[in-house]
Amino acid sequence: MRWNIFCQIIDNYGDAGVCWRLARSLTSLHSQEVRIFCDDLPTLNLLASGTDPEILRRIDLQPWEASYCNSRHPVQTPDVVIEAFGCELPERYVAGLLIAPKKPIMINLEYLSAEPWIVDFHQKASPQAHGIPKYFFFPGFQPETGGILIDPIPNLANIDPANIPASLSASWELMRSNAKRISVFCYPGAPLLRWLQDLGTLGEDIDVILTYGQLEQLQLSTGHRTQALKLPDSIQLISIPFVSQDEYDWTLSQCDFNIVRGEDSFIRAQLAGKPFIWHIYPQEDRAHEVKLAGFLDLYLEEASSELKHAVIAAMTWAMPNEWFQSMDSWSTHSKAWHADLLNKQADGGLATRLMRFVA
Ligand code: TRH
Repeated sequence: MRWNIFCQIIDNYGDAGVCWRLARSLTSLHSQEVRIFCDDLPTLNLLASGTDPEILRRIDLQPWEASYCNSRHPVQTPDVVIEAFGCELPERYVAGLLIAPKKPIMINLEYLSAEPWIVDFHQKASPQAHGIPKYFFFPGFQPETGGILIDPIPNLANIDPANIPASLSASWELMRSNAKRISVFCYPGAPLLRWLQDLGTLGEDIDVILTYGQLEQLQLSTGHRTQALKLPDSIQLISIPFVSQDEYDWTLSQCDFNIVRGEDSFIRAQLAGKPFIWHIYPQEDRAHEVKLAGFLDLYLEEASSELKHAVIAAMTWAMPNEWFQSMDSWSTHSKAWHADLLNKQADGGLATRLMRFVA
């Protein structure tokens, strides 16, 4: 079938990251034809840049306005229209659909949430004045939701630490063989400098991989750009460039602990099978705290009360000295969660459930 995905980028990379990952799944795993209309092509192109040219070839990236300037090239009528994260479709595009011989199905693809209430809205009709059928589709962890966008599933057994991606080889040279590794991808609001200083008092050598833009974020947080970041010798900061989604997955799998954020890296950290802090996208009305609690209810369902306290402390930015002693039991727990997640998504997760629903 022919899919049109509309991607409106609010900020950061996740809107583009999720749309790109979905397009990859639909084309490479489900042989669909996908066109993405995006209002910030440079960000989407950044996400797409490292992708296998074979996959890149099969996904048509278009600027937002190309969806209704059919004077130049008539937009072929799609079978499915995805409004990613509830974005508004261009009116002239919808008008074009109304005069098409065959009406598409519209899907409002929501943000991922672990909250129980999404089950009641998932796959529900969302009647529109224009009469084209439209449905809610809620990604989620529970069985009766849209599932998780899990592709490509990193096969942890054969992720070879020796075949370092070219874009990371210079950074990987700096790693100390005996040091623990932590990757960092969080929002400016995190108390990261204090967190790293506290980490440095644990008496362990730790190499901290700062993903694209994180070092600048850290320097800004000190307020004095020129002041060198005062950290204990046990902490080594290693900055890496923006790498492809698959190379980022590789980085997550090579670390002992990952700090992730938003929606997509949040899932990738779980698929890496390692302990992680989820720095959830902060919202004014503190709705993010409800979202985090919803996830931790699921994530910690089987955990001991000691591990529960340690993980909740870590996820709410308590200093490492308060919870680092639980790292071993957290590592075991994260492997069990990884297996459980893949088991629950054994049907292929979000992309497969979308295909089934549309069919
Ligand atoms: O960038 P994010 O903070 O995006 C967020 C979320 O999408 C959130 O839901 C949304 O409300 C907010 O934006 C506006 O975090 P996220 O979701 O992890 O997306 C990052 C994407 O970038 C993800 O696909 C991983 C990818 N990535 C790379 O491909 N290479 C890299 O080097 C890094 C650091 C990330």
